[in-house]
Amino acid sequence: MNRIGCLVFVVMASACQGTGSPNVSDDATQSPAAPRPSLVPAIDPNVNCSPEGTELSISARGSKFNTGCLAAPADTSLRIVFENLDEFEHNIGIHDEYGLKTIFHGDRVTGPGTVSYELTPLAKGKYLFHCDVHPSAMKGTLIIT
Ligand SMILES: [Cu+2]
Repeated sequence: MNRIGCLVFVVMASACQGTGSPNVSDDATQSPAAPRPSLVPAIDPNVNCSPEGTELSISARGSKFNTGCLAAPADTSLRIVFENLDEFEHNIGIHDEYGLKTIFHGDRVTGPGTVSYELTPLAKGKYLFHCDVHPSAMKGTLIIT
């Protein structure tokens, strides 16, 4: 038994050595434990709009925003005036472009009604905004320049 086990070990060890090192390297990068560089942005990279100043307006009707793009200058306080024209809850939440980190969480408003959100200065970049109640149907890109 020991002799057979030893032979099996030798054969397996040889097989391992027989595989090329590039394949071993590929396997290592596909390890689920390794940090993945292939995060997919939650925003549409083709969306673009120009800064509208430090006070932005957006509305919701029929569970849709009236725009998929907002833009504002970086490093200054911002205000978002959000008008909910629906008779149920919406809000605006701002997240990093991957939708992983919440940067601002606006109070929900049951419409019809308007709220004014005060934002602390944001760094230059692209952000995801969406309604936290309906994140897949109501979303857009916030461009800070
Ligand atoms: Cu909503």
